[in-house]
Amino acid sequence: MFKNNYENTYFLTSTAIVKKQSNSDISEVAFVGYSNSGKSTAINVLTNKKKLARISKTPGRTQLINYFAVSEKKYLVDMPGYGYAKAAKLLKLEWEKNIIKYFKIMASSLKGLVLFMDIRNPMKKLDENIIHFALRFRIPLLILLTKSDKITLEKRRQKLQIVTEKLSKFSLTSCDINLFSAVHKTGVYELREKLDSWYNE
Ligand SMILES: Nc1nc2c(ncn2[C@@H]2O[C@H](COP(=O)(O)OP(=O)(O)O)[C@@H](O)[C@H]2O)c(=O)[nH]1
Ligand SMILES: [Mg+2]
Repeated sequence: MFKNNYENTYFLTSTAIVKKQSNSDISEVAFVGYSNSGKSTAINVLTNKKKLARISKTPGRTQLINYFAVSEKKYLVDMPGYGYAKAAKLLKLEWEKNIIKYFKIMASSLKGLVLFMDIRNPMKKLDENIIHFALRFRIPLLILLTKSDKITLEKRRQKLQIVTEKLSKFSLTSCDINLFSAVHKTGVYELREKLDSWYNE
């Protein structure tokens, strides 16, 4: 029987500063992507809690790192969205410094990275940077092409093909690319399966 291990997820804390977990048994999975790519929505769908992660209609509002606990030692980390057009330059720099710091500090507890890309506009510059980081720090990566309900089946296939081709120029040993839709609940089961496998490694 299918069991959702994520329904007991609770909000832990928000922080602007990356801290190293004092408890080394903690496993973390981070959600990253442009502002408005659907990270918060995915957290809500994953956990079956409509308001767990605040869904912002104004892109770029989340500038803090949000920690959720799936269970006592399994954390889900919602990284601040990047590339918000209206964000001040300084804020963007701050963000870049933060994420690099995060990767360096967390490399040991970080079990996986989920990269969110709006299917209508995937593989933008900062997405590619994240892929480079994942490679450099050897962090397993899952790519979600979000809001797949917004385009036709034919277009979905095209986009999937384009992203697969672009990814082939990175020397990733394994990286799943899945369609995701919070509206159609596409890819939710697969996301849970992937998180399970990372957390239980
Ligand atoms: N149609 C559709 N809209 C979505 C989906 N996921 C997110 N959205 C919408 O996209 C906007 C941004 O989502 P949000 O989760 O706040 O993105 P975040 O900035 O990455 O956390 C919101 O208005 C959501 O309702 C999806 O799968 N389908
Ligand atoms: Mg968000």
